[in-house]
Amino acid sequence: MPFTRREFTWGLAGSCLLGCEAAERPMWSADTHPQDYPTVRAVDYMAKQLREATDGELDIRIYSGGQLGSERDTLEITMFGGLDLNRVNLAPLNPIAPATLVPALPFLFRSIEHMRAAMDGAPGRTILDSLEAHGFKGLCFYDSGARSFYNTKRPIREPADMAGLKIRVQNSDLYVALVEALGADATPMSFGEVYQALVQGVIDGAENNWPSYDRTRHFEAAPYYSTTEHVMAPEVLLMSMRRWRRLTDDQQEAVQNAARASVPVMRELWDARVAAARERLIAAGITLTTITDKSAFQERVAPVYEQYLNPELLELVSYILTMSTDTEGTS
Ligand code: GTR
Repeated sequence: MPFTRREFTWGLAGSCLLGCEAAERPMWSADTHPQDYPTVRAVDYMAKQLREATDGELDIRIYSGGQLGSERDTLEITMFGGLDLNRVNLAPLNPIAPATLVPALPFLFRSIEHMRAAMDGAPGRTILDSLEAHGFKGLCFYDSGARSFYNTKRPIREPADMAGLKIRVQNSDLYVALVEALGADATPMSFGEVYQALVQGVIDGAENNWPSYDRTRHFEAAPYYSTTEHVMAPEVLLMSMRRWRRLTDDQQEAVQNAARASVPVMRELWDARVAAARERLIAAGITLTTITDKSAFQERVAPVYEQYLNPELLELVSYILTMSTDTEGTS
């Protein structure tokens, strides 16, 4: 780690006071995941594309592994221009930009293909565009698979099995409401604190996709994984509007193209990572409960739609729900 977070923040403030507009450094990009994770590798690919397209004029330096803090913290830094790029999940954006609530809704997408079609299409565009008002240029969405519950106590087969469990959620009221609608107690907490909290029994469980459940080793402490697949919210790559506005039109186009080109690369890496993680975890001896009929979960969480969305966002929801996609399956 080249510097501490404190040095980073002060260095940042200092360099801006001295006029950070003058000499442009490489764009700094944050990610909570380590270097080999598909989101980080995708931004790395984007960096390569960008260097090539601009003859090295634009470049990206990635700070992976949560070096710069939690997603909530890095979002604030990005908003104020201290970070240029940030790859985050949609959940920490929920309290900032209401349109990001839509893809984070439980059981919105029928399949990964449905999610990809919606995010590649008009709904995705609307959501990315809505971020500008909050200081972010939304560049692209990356996959995050489907999130399922896991815990230290027992298999979850139906909502009643969740009663009384303390479940960690991301910092979003929508997730708190979702978990509480299922009869569990929600504890918002940043990602980096979850492992310790599981081990110490501060929480009984959490929810995430296969690659994150694997990568964080949460499975060691919480081996009961039940495929509720309740949320398929994608990840998003953001640029600080402050940096975006300093780019020329050509540079903006190069950034946007490089981000777009990284999406299929990410998806390929992602699909392989999901399959590998699942296989590895089953071999490691987790107790996997496959839930084929999710309707009982779906009914319990349905009220959060009306609770969290205004009429305009509900319209976006019905657009997504009625979209048809060519090839559908789940992954
Ligand atoms: C992961 C996601 C992270 C973070 C994490 C969490 O799936 O990739 O960006 O949101 O979940 O649960 O905090």
